[in-house]
Formats: sequence, structure tokens, C-alpha cells
Amino acid sequence: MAKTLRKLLVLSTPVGPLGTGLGGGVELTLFNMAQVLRERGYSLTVLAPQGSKLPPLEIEPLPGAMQDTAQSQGRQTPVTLPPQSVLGAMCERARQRQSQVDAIINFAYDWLPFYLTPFFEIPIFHFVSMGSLNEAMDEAVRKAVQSHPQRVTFYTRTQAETFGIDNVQGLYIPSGLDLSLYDFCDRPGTQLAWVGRIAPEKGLEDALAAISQTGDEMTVWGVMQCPDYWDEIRQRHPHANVRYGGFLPTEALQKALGQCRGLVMTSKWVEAFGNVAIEALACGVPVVSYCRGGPAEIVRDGETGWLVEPDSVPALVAGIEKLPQLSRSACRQQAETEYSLAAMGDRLEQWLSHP
Ligand code: HBI
Repeated sequence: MAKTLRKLLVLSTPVGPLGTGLGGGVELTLFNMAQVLRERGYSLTVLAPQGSKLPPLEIEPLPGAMQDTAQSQGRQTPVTLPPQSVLGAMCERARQRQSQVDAIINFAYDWLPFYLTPFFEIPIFHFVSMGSLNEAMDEAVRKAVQSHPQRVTFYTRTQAETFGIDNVQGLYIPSGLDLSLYDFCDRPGTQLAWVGRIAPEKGLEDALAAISQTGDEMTVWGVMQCPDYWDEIRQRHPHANVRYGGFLPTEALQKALGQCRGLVMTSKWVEAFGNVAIEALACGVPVVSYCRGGPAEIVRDGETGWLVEPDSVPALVAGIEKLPQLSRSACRQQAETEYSLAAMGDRLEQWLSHP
């Protein structure tokens, strides 16, 4: 019987402190993974940039300069490490702590932890949080899959395929949710929602273009990562009836999101997963999304949402106008069937059982 790995050291994303939203989807994935594995007898310690707080996560904060976000780099951009790098500090701390734990789970979408994997005495499992963005990183991911295919996982098959990897033993780990935190709302108001980091790769301008045509009111929730971009697209779409609702923690977000008649998703890149899609479904909110990346694997077209031609505003408009055809209880039902914490916990344990 393979040694069960009970004591885990987790490397968080080094682009921002946990709990600020700058860590994107990894924040929710990490939070839920910690909760479900702790319930199953695992102990987790998370190495993360100082300033991180995400109770009840046990976090060891590390000082240092944040890593540039991979999505702001080009495909040929060389690997970079700033002076006093927090990523370097996290890897050094992991090296010091490796004798006290059974395995490391790496969430950093960065070359260094992949490169260092064979230098460690204990297994490093890699959870790849985004699709292919950069040649040097692609090499590192493919190399890790070649040497230990069962120690690398992705949210979705679509995401793995962007690396030219078509089967990592078929094990993908879609995010799960603590569904008790999400209330089903079957009597929504009239407005639409858009949720996510406000940054160019998320394509918010297309949602503004669409509501300029449908006349819908829309609220945007998420961390204001690129204020200039927000200002610029508002000027480009002066008739869009949109307001910024701020970055809300889960409890407040699900309460506000549940009141919406639909969630609009407009990612310009191959979204690895799309946590906001399953959060919306959990509240009974159907999703209109470009048929691209993770949301294309999550949304059941015509049943819990509409998957439309990518980058087509007219297609987005048509999807928004067809929202009333969808059943909100079917949305909640799909979240319960496919995206519960238990389902995520089972997949995580299956993944970790291959040291
Ligand atoms: N960029 N370099 C780098 N490293 C990360 O870990 C990283 C990132 N960009 C975005 C990101 N992580 C998170 O938002 C993930 O949840 C996607």
C-alpha cells in the first residue's frame, strides 16, 4: 500500500497575498482544498506572501517581492525572478521544511518550483492553475508531466490540451464549493452579473457592448486589478448601464450574485476553470459564456446556461435574451451533482494517492 501522504506543505501563488483576490481562482481552490482535506485527516500548511490571511487556513507568511503575473508576459518572455523574490523564499522554506512533511502541493504557476522538483527528496504535486501562456513555462509543465504524469493535474481537459498534453492519466480536478455557503435564489431581480478580476484577459468590454444593446443593468464584482482598463472600456461604452460592486468575500458575493438573472462570462483567454461559473450555478444563476476554456466544460448549453461563439457580441446578446428559457433549479442541481466539496475531496485524495 503506497504511503499515505497526510502532512502537506502547500506553495501558494506568489503574485499576491491570499485573501486579496489578486490570487484569483487559486484562492478559492486552495481554501476549499484545505477545508475538505482537513476534514479527512490531512494537515496542511500554506506558504504564501506576507499579508496573506484566509482563515482558517494555516499560513506561514514569507516576505519578498511578488512575481509578475504570467498572463501579463508574452509567450517568449524569459523566466524572471525579482530581487528578494517571495517565490524564492517560498521554495527555500519548502526545502527547509521538506523533512517534516510527506509531500508538497505547488499552486504557483511559475517555472522555479517545477524546475526544482527533482532536487527535493519528497514528492511535489503540481496543480496547474492556468492554460498555456509562455514557452519556458510550457516546457517546465510538459517535463513534469513526462517524469511524473500522475503528480501534475489541471482543472479541466481543455486547459491541459493548451499545453499539448491530452491525457494526464485523465485526472482533472474541477473546483468544488462548500454549497452550504451558497443560497439558492429562485426569485431574482432583473440585473445581470459579471464577476472576476477586472483585467484585459477577462474581456469585460464585450459584456459592456452587449448590455449597451440589450439595455440591461449589470453589476461587476471582483478585484480592480487594472483601473485604467476599467476607465477606458467605460469611456468606450458610455451607454452601458453598469456599476462596480467591489471585491466581495464569498458570503456577500453569493448573496448579491443570487439576486441576478444571469452571469455573463467573456474570457478572452482559455480560462482554466471558471470558479465564478460554479458559484453562479450554486445560487441558481444561469451562465451566458463564450464557448471557450473551463466554462465550456462547466455550462450545460441550453440547460444551465448558453455557450456562445467566442468574441461575438451579437452571440452574447442572443444568449442574454434567451436567459428566461433556463431553469434556475437545474443550475443549483448541477452544482450539487458535480461541484460539491465531497466530489472535489474524492478527486484530491485520488490524486494524492499516487506518490
Ligand atoms: N502568474 N507568475 C504567476 N504565477 C502565479 O501563480 C499566478 C499568475 N497569474 C495568475 C495567478 N497565479 C492566479 O490568479 C491563478 O488563480 C490563476
